[in-house]
Amino acid sequence: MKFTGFELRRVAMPLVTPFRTSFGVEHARDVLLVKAVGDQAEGWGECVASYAPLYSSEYTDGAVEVIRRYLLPALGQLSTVDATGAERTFARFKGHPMAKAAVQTAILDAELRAAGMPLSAYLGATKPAVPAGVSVGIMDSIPQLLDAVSSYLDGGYLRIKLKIEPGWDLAPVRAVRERFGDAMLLQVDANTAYTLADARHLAQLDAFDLLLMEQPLPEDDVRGHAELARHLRTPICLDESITSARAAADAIALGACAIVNIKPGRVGGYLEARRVHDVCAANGIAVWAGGMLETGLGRAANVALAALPNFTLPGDTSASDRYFARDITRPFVLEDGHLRVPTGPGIGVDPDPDALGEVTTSVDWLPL
Ligand code: NPQ
Ligand code: MG
Repeated sequence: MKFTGFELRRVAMPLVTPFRTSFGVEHARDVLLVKAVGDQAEGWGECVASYAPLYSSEYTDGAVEVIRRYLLPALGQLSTVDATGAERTFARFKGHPMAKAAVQTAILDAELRAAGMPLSAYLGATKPAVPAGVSVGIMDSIPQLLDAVSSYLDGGYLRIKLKIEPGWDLAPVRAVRERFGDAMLLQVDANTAYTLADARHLAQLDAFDLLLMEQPLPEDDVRGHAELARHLRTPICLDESITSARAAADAIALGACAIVNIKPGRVGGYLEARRVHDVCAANGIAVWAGGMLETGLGRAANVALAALPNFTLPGDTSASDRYFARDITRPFVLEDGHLRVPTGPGIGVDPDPDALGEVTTSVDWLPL
């Protein structure tokens, strides 16, 4: 397709409740949306970078900069643009996977809309709906946590993930198990907050039959995770460390993870996300879909990905109202604990013009 240009739109989405992790508190999502305008169709990509480089080195203003200064001018050199060509073109620029993913996804969405094909079908999805889990932030008190978990379970979530950090790990997990029982699917996410010296401490979580422990150690400490795995019964799942399909293959070969969290933004887009899925499937490693507090646009694409066959655990693909009072698309809702996979062409959802206008803080048009 020929693209006339790209719109970079910043939106400010207030969160229904502050979301605290081991790396910081989020009160609102400052989201960058990319709209690819082609001669046959338009497409959307959501950049999952946060306002500050706390989850990874990327941040929203940095993503805008690398897109306008390097990624789009490189696309401008091509005679015709598609997602595969964009991926190849972006490869010579180091890093910035979230910025690359946003542009690539906008292009892919436009291409698939022009072809009349849903993203789920393009990726090889096999399920009409995906089981939904929810990520529960660090709270000020255990009673507050129990109230939050209780309302998510009432809402129908099939799996609970507790964010943990040193000082907020054994007690919250024990309290949730005592209150809600052994049958519920429960896992934890440390977002790199521990070191190998905490191995004995973390091994105490083995008593609570967790599905998995996500990213206890720093992103670049893959060997440390392999060592830690030898001290734990709880399976280790990697998130931040898995930056590509090759990184996934390496981590698996080292014995650093039994499970992998897949986030397209973290690995540079949906094409690489599918490769991570395939590498894990070939090695008998289960995967699940991560989440980055996406709006309906990013959520739609994640739900399509989560419908692939090796996504055998519930994802962080929650309903829209987990994060936002008003989403910018038709809201994703839980149906029997599941989110329905969109069936329309491309990502299968569109922004509501009024809702989008209300949260937009700036719009920039960049001709190609
Ligand atoms: C994780 N997500 O799995 C991430 C962490 C995370 C749902 O737990 C702004 C941007 C805020 C990215 C908060 C969930 C964020 C963010 C948390 C990512 O590790
Ligand atoms: Mg995580």
